[in-house]
Amino acid sequence: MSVQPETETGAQSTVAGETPEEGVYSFASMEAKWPQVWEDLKVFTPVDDGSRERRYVLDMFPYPSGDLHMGHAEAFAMGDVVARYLRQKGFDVLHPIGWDSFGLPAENAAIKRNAHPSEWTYANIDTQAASFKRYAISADWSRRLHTSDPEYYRWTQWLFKRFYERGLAYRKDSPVNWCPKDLTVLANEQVVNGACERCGTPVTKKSLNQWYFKITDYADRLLDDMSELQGHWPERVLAMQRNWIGRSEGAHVRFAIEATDGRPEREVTVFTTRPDTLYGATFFVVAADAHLALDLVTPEQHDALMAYREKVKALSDIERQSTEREKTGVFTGRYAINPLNGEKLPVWAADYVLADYGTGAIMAVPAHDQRDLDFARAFDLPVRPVLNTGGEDPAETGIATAGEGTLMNSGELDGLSKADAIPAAIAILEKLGTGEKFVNFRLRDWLLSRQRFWGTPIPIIHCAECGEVPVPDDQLPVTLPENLRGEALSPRGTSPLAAALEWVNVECPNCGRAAQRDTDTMDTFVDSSWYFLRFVSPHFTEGPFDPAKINDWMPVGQYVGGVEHAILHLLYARFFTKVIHDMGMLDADEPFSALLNQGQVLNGGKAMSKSLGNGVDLGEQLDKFGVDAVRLTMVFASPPEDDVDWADVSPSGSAK
Ligand code: ANZ
Ligand code: ZN
Repeated sequence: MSVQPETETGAQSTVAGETPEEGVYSFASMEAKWPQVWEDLKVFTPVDDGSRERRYVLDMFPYPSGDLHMGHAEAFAMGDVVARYLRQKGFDVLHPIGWDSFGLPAENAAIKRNAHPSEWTYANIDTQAASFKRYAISADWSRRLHTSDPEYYRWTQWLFKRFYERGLAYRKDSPVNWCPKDLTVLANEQVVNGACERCGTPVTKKSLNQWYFKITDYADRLLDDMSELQGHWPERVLAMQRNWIGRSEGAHVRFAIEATDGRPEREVTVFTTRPDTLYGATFFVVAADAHLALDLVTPEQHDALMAYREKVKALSDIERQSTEREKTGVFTGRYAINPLNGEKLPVWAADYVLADYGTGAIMAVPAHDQRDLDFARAFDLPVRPVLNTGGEDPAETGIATAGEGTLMNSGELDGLSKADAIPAAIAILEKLGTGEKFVNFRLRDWLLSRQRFWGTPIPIIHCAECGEVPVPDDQLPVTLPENLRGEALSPRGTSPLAAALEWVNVECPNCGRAAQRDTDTMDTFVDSSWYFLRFVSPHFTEGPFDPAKINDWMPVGQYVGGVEHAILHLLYARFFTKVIHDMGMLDADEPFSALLNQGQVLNGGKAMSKSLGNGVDLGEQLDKFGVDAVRLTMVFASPPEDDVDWADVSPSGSAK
């Protein structure tokens, strides 16, 4: 994991190029003496015998890109303060260190240098480890782990298999975000303003067969259990998680779609948060890129729809949902029947309805929904207010009325308040058998497969006879081939592993016939979703962790890391913890009891970066002022959650 991705990396902190500033105490001799003493006395290794109460303090483990930078120095100083405080209070403290060492940068470096990704990765780990030692973090080095070691990813694969057996890992064909430059699938969060987070290329859609984790099965618990974290996690992180899970209460309503020549009658369900407005529906919209649009469209409208779908492909979800953009769409030639009043509503295909939210279809109520109103005005569709809010007519103002009010033009619902009309409408739908209450989540299943090399191979074999066959536990780990390097790793739309034929072609473990290994690797977020469990017994060979030890240490009492991990890493780690808890392997069902997001280290009001030329080299600071003065400055210059501006502080004061 990157602590502060925008911060300068690659600094040579282990090269002592600077001399101490004048007047600074002679720290060099102390820094040379003490680390050996600590190591000899094993002061940072917990005794782990139950004689003292245990506490687990964890810093988000680093990603090995270049050397440590000022961001690491800040984060790890904070973790050390907490660990030190608890040790002084007499606790037995677990404070481990390891590396999140799979990922794309190693692969890109390997292509450039005609090398194997492991070379770059482990060289960087060595550099960072030396710098951490120089920075004198109070870590238990005997528990060091790297997620790219086969001894680690063996258990990532083992866990994948357990998820698979529980129906929590599955494959499906789906349109995915695709970076045409990196030739790789991107998660929604890796698409920033419609462009690839890494290279800025506009993202397109592509249909691929992909592996998913069924995190949506845990949506309710991920949301509800945040009450335990309240007060111990930053409120803004909880808010971001709540938002990401996005619980929406409403109803499913089934509309009959009239038969036309050659197209039989069928039913389409919509998700609505406003069943009270059913009488105000004046048209119906399906996502243009959903298969449903193709199923519905009449032969006369087919070509127009196909042309429109081509245009939609190029747009990101954010562009599609923008209220600024002019509304576009195509009539499908079909009509939906409103289950409450029998009215015929034209069915349109448009891009402002998303294929993978709700059911991918909506009833449009232009009087009370702004996007529907914009669409109605663009295509001259009727607007019928059904809620008297005391405001002006939306058809005239162009502004939909969303507030409270009294129902009108709504048959049996007339006169009810909005709050009463919602359950009343649901009751009517239930009686008619055409709808019911429904809770929808924004959270989607976690797309975990990547068509890249440097990650944990998915332990599945594809057999023409038996289908998907998991690799037997006693044949784990499925290790990466060592002979692929340089150009052979270049992205090509399929995984580079597909080219390693002697690796791909195996016997089916089930029937013995010729079969093929799955050639995708796992998202690195899978690796980091359980590393905190491995730290408890990193050398255990009978399972991902020692069941006799795990409940002594878990949950982590204090987790420290950057707010850039507020959503995904933390959500995924919480999901893994809950599944492993449900497997009966772990008492805790939340991984991190308390969370601290340290601030950033800035320079002149801006994040340090190479392009701005405002980077501060950690090694130089250590040469000039010594480790203690730099660390003291880090924790002293501002409250831990706030940013530190290096232009306003100097370790000089701490050093003299
Ligand atoms: C009718 C209606 C009337 C709606 C009204 C809103 C206001 P949240 O709160 O985000 O869950 N919707 C449903 N599926 C959609 C999709 N795939 N793409 C775009 N919009 C979609 O929003 C739920 C509301 O967003 C739903 O309720 C639906 O519009 C729309 F006065 O139905 B509503
Ligand atoms: Zn077979």
